[in-house]
Amino acid sequence: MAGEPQADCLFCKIVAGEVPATIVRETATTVAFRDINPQAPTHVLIIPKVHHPDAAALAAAEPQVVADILCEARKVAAEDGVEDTGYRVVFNTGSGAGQTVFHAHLHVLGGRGLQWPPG
Ligand code: DGP
Repeated sequence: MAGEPQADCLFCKIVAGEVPATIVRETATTVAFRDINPQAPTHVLIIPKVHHPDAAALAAAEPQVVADILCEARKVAAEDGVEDTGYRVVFNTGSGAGQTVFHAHLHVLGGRGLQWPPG
């Protein structure tokens, strides 16, 4: 059922505490943790506690949680000291865009110069 935890989902397991992660923030609806393969000095993933495969599915089902994630991104950036220098937020959506984990997640990247357009 949409939103329910999926037994084979890595990020559902992080939400459940079954897979360890360096958690930096948690709210009633979200968890933020450091990416295992950081692409910048700040590289944090913010995920909904509910399971939806990507940002589009999450937005269709639970738009308030998308807003919660974006509000958390600002707090992560502020706590990591990158709010003033600039940071990037990215929802890779679909394998063609580089998505590899199919539980919606927002990347928060900062702490170095970021090029545009991204690769
Ligand atoms: P994406 O390619 O947009 O689906 O991003 C998935 C990210 O998840 C990728 O940057 C690496 C990260 N990742 C994968 N496995 C783990 C894990 O076990 N722990 C943590 N903290 N991050 C992970």
